[in-house]
Amino acid sequence: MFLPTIPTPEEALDKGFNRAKKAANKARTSKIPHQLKSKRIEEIRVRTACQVIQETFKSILEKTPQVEQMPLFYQDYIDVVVGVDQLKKSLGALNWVVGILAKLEGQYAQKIRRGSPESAAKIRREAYGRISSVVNRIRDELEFLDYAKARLRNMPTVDFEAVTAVIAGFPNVGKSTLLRQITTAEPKVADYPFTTTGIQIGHLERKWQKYQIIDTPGLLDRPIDDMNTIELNAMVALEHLAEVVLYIFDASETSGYPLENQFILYESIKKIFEVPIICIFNKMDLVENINYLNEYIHKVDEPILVTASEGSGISQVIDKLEEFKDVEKRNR
Ligand SMILES: Nc1nc2c(ncn2[C@@H]2O[C@H](COP(=O)(O)OP(=O)(O)O)[C@@H](O)[C@H]2O)c(=O)[nH]1
Ligand SMILES: [Mg+2]
Repeated sequence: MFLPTIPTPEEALDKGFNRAKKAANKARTSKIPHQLKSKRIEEIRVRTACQVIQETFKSILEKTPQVEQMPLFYQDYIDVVVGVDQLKKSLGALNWVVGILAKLEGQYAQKIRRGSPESAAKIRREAYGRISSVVNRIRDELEFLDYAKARLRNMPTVDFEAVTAVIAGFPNVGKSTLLRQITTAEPKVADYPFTTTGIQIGHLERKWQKYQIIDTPGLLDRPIDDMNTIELNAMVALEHLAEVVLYIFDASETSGYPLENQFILYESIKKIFEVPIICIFNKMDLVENINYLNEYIHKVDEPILVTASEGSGISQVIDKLEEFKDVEKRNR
């Protein structure tokens, strides 16, 4: 998400006051009768300062995309990465300052006009004091927006035309290896600060249909009961996207997770996502006891046996994915 540059209170104020000074210098050289000049000049300074600072914040508000109008995945993504409420609250504070500055401008311009030429400079200084204190009051919000800008600089580019698959399975079962294998055609695998380790999106195109495959290291790789709130939210975000889940079993158990446990995680992922699951049994090259494995292979529909590290069985996975290209898109 693109967020415009966020100034510190000092930067916003300096810009406003400097521009006010320039405008005043220009007025000084104009042909206003002397007795009116000081009032005129101070009014110009107050008005310019208020307007320039208002403009600074208004332009940030205008350039910031409306979160509510984004696809649900992005809304959830932003919520997980920075917090939507906090973001809205901070933008609301900018809006508040814009309103206050408009009021101060009118109020102090009138005060200067009605006052004596001698009091004009004093009133202007009072106005500057008010302006400074108002802008300083949103210091935390500006700081937060600057942080949000950095955190949201790289948002995963989700392709809403593509068929979206999400990879799940215990650690070290071969998820990353499989992702790399499936998406070799276009190995655009990027990291984002979505989970502690980021998410990876691999892309692939087959017969004019695009597919994107999302790997979420550290997220869909252990019992749901162990997840914290952030992780659960991240999972909700994924639910908006996933049209199909690729669940990877380590058929060899060399990763250290018994098939029994892998099967329990499979069942819970199946419940949560409510989309078709493609079951992939990986590391077939290391399988020693085929009878034991068969028990689990028979428990799932249409298992695909692969050795991801060697690329064997990968084309079957892609063929299977292709069956989902006509699946009606979920509301996301
Ligand atoms: N022998 C063998 N090793 C594999 C296979 N697939 C992945 N690996 C290895 O298993 C380890 C974990 O793989 P990785 O893709 O990082 O698993 P992830 O944690 O699920 O992403 C790596 O050392 C891989 O090289 C396979 O089919 N056979
Ligand atoms: Mg991995």
